[in-house]
Amino acid sequence: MRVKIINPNTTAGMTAKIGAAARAVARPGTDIVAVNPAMGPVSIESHYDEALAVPGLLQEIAAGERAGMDGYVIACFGDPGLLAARELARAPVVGIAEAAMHVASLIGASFSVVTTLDRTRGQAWHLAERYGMKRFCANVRACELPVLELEVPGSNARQRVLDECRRALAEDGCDVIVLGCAGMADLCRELSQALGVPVVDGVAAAVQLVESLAALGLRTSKRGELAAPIAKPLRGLLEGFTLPSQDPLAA
Ligand code: 2AL
Repeated sequence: MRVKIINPNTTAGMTAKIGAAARAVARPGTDIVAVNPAMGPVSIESHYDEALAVPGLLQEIAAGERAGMDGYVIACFGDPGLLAARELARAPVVGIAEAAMHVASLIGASFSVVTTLDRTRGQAWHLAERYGMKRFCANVRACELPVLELEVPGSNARQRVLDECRRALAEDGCDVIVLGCAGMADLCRELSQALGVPVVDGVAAAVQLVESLAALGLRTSKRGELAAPIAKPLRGLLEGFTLPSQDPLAA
């Protein structure tokens, strides 16, 4: 099967890292196609960034549907554009925050999210609430680390993430750590070894959930809320996003 992993920010080095993390857990027969949009912010760490990352992400979903992908992962912890992506796709679409939180809830009594900047904590809490995961979420902690700092070789990003995970275990009473950024995917194994508790990387969790859904023959429901969007004119810079007047999902 072919699974498309979309890093919704435009930093190609981060996309390569996310693709490697996805390939490391994918089933032998799975082809991982890791991409990032051509337009949009270089990192996503505000609601503004998130909103402006979504058009490019949706273009990648539309292109994926034309290419017949079997599933999609939205590889940013804010799960930007998740429901809009599901409207555009028949194949299953999974966000890394929803994947990580659900998986964490299956292996511990509570988890703490360790994320990048303090200002992104609100979105993580919002998602926990939306997904019904708030009762498992002991805390959302930030390392006060800009996303792209995770891409700088030799930076102290790893140490700062590790230190914050240790504080989470000491102070929150949690028994699982959820990594709050796709750019932390490469840290998962060593953090888990250092901490002695399960550490959940949403990229890996989402890849395996999408593979499972596809293998079960389950696709996004097109009845009701997640049906194809109603075609209508879009004006100005978004003119190119106008959907065809017939069902864009009709084969
Ligand atoms: C992220 C992420 O996963 N990718 C990105 O650009 N920003 N998440 C975050 N909490 O900062």
